[in-house]
Formats: sequence, C-alpha cells, structure tokens
Amino acid sequence: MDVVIPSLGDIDEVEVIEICVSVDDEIEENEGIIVIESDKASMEVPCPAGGIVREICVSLGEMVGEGHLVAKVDAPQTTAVDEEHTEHIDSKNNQPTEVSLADPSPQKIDVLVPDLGDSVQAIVTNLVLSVGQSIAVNSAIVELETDDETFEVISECEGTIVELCIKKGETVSTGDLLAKMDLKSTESSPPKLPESQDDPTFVGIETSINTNQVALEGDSQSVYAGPAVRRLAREYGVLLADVVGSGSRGRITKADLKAFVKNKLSEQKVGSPGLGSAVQVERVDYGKFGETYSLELSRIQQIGAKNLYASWVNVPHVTQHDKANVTDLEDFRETLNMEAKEAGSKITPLAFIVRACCLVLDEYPIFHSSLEQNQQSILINRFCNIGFAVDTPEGLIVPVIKEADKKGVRQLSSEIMDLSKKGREKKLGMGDLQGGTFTISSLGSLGGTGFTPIVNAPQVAILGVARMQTEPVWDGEQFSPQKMLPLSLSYDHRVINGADGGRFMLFLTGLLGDIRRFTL
Ligand code: CAO
Repeated sequence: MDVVIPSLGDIDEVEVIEICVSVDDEIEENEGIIVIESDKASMEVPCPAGGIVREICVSLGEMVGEGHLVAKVDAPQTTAVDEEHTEHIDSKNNQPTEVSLADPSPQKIDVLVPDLGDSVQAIVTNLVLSVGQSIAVNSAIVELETDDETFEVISECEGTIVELCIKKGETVSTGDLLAKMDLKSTESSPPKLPESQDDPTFVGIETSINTNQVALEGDSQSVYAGPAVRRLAREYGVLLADVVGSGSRGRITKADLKAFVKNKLSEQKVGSPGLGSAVQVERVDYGKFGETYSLELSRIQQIGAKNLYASWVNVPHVTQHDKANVTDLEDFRETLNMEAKEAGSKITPLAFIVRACCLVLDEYPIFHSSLEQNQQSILINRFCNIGFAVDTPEGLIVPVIKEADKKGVRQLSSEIMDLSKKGREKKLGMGDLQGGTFTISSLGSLGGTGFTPIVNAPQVAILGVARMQTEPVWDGEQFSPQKMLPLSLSYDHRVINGADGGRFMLFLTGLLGDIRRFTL
C-alpha cells in the first residue's frame, strides 16, 4: 500500500519535519508516519491501515505536495499492489527488466530523466501523457523544472505509455525512471537506442527547453509561475500577484522575483522607515548580569512570530474594549450543560460567542473583509468561517470553523472541542487551518481582564475574550451582582473606523446580554 500526502487545501507544498516510523516497524491503522508542516501548522500523515513499513520515501526537510509518496506499507489486504511496486523498484534499480531487445513481443523501454547539467534535481511540473496513451516521435512525455529552466522530456520513438513512475510535484534526479513505454514495432526502421547505455531497455530521450508550452502547477491561481519560483517567493514572503512576469505569456521567472525584491529593498532605503529599515532593538548581553540559558522556539512559534510581526508592522491596530452582561446566558448555559452531562459533552461560553459574532458579521460584513492589494477597495466575504486560537504544546494555532453562521450553538461547541483536540494532537488537516474570515482568541479559561489581540492579517478584525467576573452593576436604583464578560476587539484601522468598532461591540454585547436576540 502506498501512503501519500493527503489534500493540502490551497497549499502547494509542506515540509517534512519529522519521520515517526522506521523500516520494518509494525504500525497500526491511523498511526502517524510523518509530520508535515506548513506556515500555519503541523499535521501527522496517518497510515490508512495497519501493517509493516517497507520503505520510507521522504526525507527530513523535504518539501512535498499533495499525492507525494510518503511510504510503502505491507498491509494484509494490499499484497497485490505491493508486488506491483516491487517490480517497479527493481526496474528503477536497473535490475533485468521483463523484455529484452530480442523479445518478439512489443519492445519495452524505460524513459529516464535526462542529464540535468548543473541542477541536482528537477520537479515534475506536468504529466503530458497518461498510461495507455500513444506517443508520437518528438512529442512530450513530461515537463520538468529545475531551478533555472523548465523543459519537456521528448520521445524519439513511437509507442504507448504503459506505466508512469512519477507523480506531478515529485522531485527527480538525472537517470530516475519517469515512465515505461511499449515501442511501436516498425520493421523497416527499428528504434534507435543509444550505444553507451548499459541497460538495453534505455531509450534515447531528448530534452526540449520550451518554457512557452509549459502549463505550470497552480493554473488555478491567477499567476503564472513554476514551483521553484513559488517556493522562493514564499521564502521571501513575496506575493507573486505583485510581480510582473517577463517570461512568455507573463510567466514569472526567478530573475523577475529577484529584481522585485531588490527593488523593494532599495525603495525602503530611500523611503520612510519601513520593515527593512525599522530601528532595531538594542541587544543586551544578559550573561554579564547572571546565568542564562537558551530555549529554542518550536517551528510553529517561529512561524507564528513571523506572521504576528508582519501584522504588527503592516496593520494599524486599534483595540476597543467592552463588557457583556452574560448573567442570563450563563444561567441558560448551565441548564444546557446539565442536560448535556449525561451525553458527556459541555458547552463553553465560546460557542455562544462564535454564534453571536456570526450574527454581528452578518449585520456588519466589513468586519470579515480584507484590504485588496491596491489598498483602494476591500474584498468582502459572503461566507463566514470563524477561526479560533488554540494553545497547543507546540504553540498557537488557529483552526477554522467553516460556515459557522450555518451552525447552532451545540454544533459549534462540538466543533470547537473536536478541532482543538485534534490541534493539540497534531491531527488537523491543512484545510482545517485555512479560509478563516474572522478570528476569536479566548483566554477566558485562564483569566485576565482584557488584552490586545493582534489581527490575523489579511483579516481585518479579531475578538479577544477574557475571563468572566461577577461584578456589582448599577441598574439605576441599586447594585446587583452580574456576570460580566470582558471583550476586546482589535481591527485594521485602514478598513474599520472607531464608530464601526463601537457599533460592532454594541450589537455583540446586546446579543450576549439577551440571547433571545439570537433568534431575531
Ligand atoms: N470566563 C470564564 N470561564 C470561562 C471562559 C470565560 N470567558 N471561557 C471558558 N471558560 C471556562 C469554561 O466554561 C470551562 O469551564 P469548566 O471547566 O467549568 O467547564 C473552562 O473555562 C475551560 O474551557 P476550555 O478551555 O475547555 O474551552 P473554551 O471553549 O473556553 O476554549 C480553546 C477552547 C481551544 C479556545 C482554549 O482551550 C484555548 O486554547 N485557549 C487559549 C487561546 C489562546 O492562547 N489565545 C491567545 C492568543 S493571543 O496570543
């Protein structure tokens, strides 16, 4: 059984940060084989069935995309499949193949990755042909991309593809097996085979440097760029939509990307203080004053720090504070929890807060918008996906409740529990962390009277929730004890002004103060 990288949502590639098993390990169904990590979170890739690990096909630090082969596992019910793969590996290692040149049946040949010159590796950007398709002389079989170029692997012979041995997005090196083909038998002109090859089944393959014809990964996205450029752009933190491509049909090349970054850096030098020229915090040698020790931040913390810093320096924040009188809500919640006790479930205030926020966002959609690149318009989402911060041992992650506005308090509560449990166990899929339109950060279970949450950019607003306290509240005639919930709304002041913030809070506290309003 082949274990592959599952759907990554809109993420192209993730890094392999941990390999949890070894060859010959016996593993159980759903046991994690590797841990992958994107800029949002890490997740385990589980084994769909129990069995023995036969091969691990990834290495630490490797970048992998959806469908990439992770491991081969002998599972009792998949013996037939495994046998097939054993054959494939043999042929890749140049063991005797099934058909020799003298064989009267259709002659089989292996299509190998051509000499990549200075490049150590190439990425398979497109599978032009599929199994069973006929191939003419001079037609492309696959498209590859190295750091410097994209090119097609062209067949010199006519035949039929009988096996594709690579997947789109996979990394290959010179001599790797790409495909197997049956040659079309033409008695008059037998296929020309290179003399220098030891392997009699090797076919002469040409490479054609032809960037014009390459339909690159990510066609669904509006930018036209190859995986190597996309990876580099991610490393630089550049939005490819901002870069003008000089390649054919506007394709963005590495040179375009580098020129863009260089240009931005020089702009910052001459312009007003920006990210690159901000005054640096002075370093202090604490060792001079006493004993110190160093503690490495987890990868999630490092990534979170980068994102938070980007938001802090790019988004002009305002935080508005208020309190909701949740005395009645808490009575109602207590009743619900008594009912739910038998089922072993509970509802925390957060589920009500999510529900209330959905209603407020429906009334004031500007709060789940994002500022467009030209900074002259905002993009308003017609859907309502609420992210909520979860504290995990690895750091902060933000799972997203999809279509939260279509869900009731009970369902929201169970999704909050499910997502936060999975998050702490590294079991979230990448899709669980994507697509949020508004975020809630609740520290209510821990305490505090209020805090300034940082906007989860490119979202424009985030709600912080602190600990509910029983306080004396004046009702016009007397003080009475009321349960007050502190709320802190931070927003991007370029999009939302103070009056909008005030209206949001008024509506929200009104809803939480009188849950009958949930039904209006
Ligand atoms: N006031 C008082 N009590 C609260 C409360 C509030 N605002 N919010 C929750 N509680 C109570 C709950 O009712 C629950 O009480 P019981 O144990 O008596 O049932 C208890 O606190 C624990 O709640 P919880 O943490 O299990 O559930 P939750 O729905 O409140 O929160 C989650 C879930 C995932 C948001 C939370 O566990 C978490 O990780 N919070 C941290 C988020 C964070 O770090 N934010 C900071 C981001 S900025 O750096």
